[in-house]
Amino acid sequence: MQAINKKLRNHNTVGGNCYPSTVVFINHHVFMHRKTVLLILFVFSVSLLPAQSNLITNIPSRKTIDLNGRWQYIVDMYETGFYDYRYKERQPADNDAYWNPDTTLNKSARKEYGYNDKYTLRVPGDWNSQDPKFLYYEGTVWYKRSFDFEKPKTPAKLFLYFGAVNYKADVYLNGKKLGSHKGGFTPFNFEIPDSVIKAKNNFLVVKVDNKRYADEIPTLNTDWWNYGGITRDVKLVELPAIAAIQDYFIQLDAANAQSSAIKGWVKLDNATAGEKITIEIPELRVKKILTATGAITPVAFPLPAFQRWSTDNPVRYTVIVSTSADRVEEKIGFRTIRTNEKQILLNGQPVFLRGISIHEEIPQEARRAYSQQDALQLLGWAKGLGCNMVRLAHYPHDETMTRLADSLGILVWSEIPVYWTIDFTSKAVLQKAKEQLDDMITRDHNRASIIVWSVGNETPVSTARTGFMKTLIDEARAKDPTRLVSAALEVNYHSAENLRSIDDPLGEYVDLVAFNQYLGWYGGTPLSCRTANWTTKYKKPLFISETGAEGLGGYHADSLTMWSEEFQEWYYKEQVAMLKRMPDNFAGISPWILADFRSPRRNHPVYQEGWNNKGLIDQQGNRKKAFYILRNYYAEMEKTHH
Ligand code: GCB
Repeated sequence: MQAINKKLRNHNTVGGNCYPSTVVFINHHVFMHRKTVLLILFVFSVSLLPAQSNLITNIPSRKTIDLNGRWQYIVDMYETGFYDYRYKERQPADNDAYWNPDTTLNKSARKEYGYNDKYTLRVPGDWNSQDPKFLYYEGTVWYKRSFDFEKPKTPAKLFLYFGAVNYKADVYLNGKKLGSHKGGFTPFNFEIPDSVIKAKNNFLVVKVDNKRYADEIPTLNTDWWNYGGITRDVKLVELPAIAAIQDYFIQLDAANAQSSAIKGWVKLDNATAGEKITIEIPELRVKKILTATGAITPVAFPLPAFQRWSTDNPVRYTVIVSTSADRVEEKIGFRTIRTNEKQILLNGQPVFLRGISIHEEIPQEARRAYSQQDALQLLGWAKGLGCNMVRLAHYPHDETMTRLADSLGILVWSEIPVYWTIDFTSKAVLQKAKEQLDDMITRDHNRASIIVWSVGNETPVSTARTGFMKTLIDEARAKDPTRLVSAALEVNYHSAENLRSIDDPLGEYVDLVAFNQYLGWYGGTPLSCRTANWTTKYKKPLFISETGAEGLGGYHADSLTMWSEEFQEWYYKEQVAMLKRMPDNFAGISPWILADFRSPRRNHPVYQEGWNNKGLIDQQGNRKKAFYILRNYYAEMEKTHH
């Protein structure tokens, strides 16, 4: 299975089918100017580095067929569809394997499984919230749906695209395995061979397994519910057979804060030498025609006068990229994001991040969020709190969130689930983390809202861990030199005088020194905030990526009574008073958390019952008292830090 997986991953990368045309192109130049060739080779090899992913981006602008809806399913705790009774992996040739087309109508065949309309699940959607029997389920579920397909008249390549499947997906079409993918929060696509797809009754099966393992990302232990299923959109995506635009990076050059030049690249699939790429920004009367330099073509041109994207004025321009055979467009905002020793600078201007952390969950329905409407609810709540920033914890959220953040002018911290006790000594685990990081960046690298790529959360300091995290930081920078890189760190030291310092060695490598603190919840009382002082040896902006306390919605008592809304309110009051005394490199905060969320670790029989209740909004969607404390602080900060 792994061999297939590896092959598929390589298949559409630059080492695969894009490469030959490049070689032809370079050879062609060898006869012309040696210097040009060397230059091209250099540019080419540099630009090759960041492009590991085979992802097709900007799906909303593609020719697609929606495969969402109701899928039939089989729950398979023992993975009987995958292993025989000797626990050997079944092969597609096995007649009774679950992924084979359900055509055995032969009455004499003994078959102990079947897809049936009696058992259906909504896609996209987690399974846990769709039927009470799934509430705590972690394991395998087989999903199946049929579809018809009219073959396009012009030659095309067809892909099956998944927004996300948690955690492992094995995908079969008409009895043929298309591939497998691990990672619950990032998109992936498999090419469908022409010989496999049919006009009628295509039989599509996805085996989804969300069991947790020590050597996966996240690992066995987290503080959120491990929702299983095909949690995001499924689509058929059609790309032209030649000169398809697979991906592109069209961003302001990060060289200086007031930059007004575009610097990026366009990645083509199967382009021939001399292919023309056109980039248009009609509102700015920009039209650039480039000649493809192999799979990846660098893009660089100055922009005429334009408005910069910002939180007050989230202006976006329609950008159209086209080739002889393909055309995609989307709205892109242009802005710079940088830091100096003390501040975060958006378009060169200091910005204080009035943030909130968010899990991808709709509390009132105890389910994963996935739709535009869900994103509107969550980001609408954040706006109601007075936020200009959200930390999308602890994994990449659905693309609707980052696209909506672009249009609302909300800054975003986006993170991979390198959380707590990942196996930092394993190269294989590092590779998995890199793939998730690459795919997160690839999907969203044109989003103006995203200002921080976070490589993890509360990872325990050790030499192996710091090496692991540094590799991820380097990778993020190589893939995207325009954004900040950070990670939520822990505070490991405080003196007798209540001086707390962030001295994690990773601080040296991040752009933003971010840390989580729960002063007055985990240890001490909120009174400790009165004497606490914060410092870091790094000359960088300081960001509090978490702080919070539980308060059960609707439970009222005096402020000293833990778990009450009043306690949580008091906690926030003391925190806010402390924030007002932070050192001058304090650049923002994203408290924990916007809304209550399900967590298997939270088992107090009265105050938790399987929920982490640190939300400022409760399980029913009501604001708690603490919501207003933070909102007032943010209103003040908005006035004074503008
Ligand atoms: C943390 C974690 C977050 C937890 C939170 C808590 O530090 O980063 O995932 O949910 O604390 O509630 O304890």
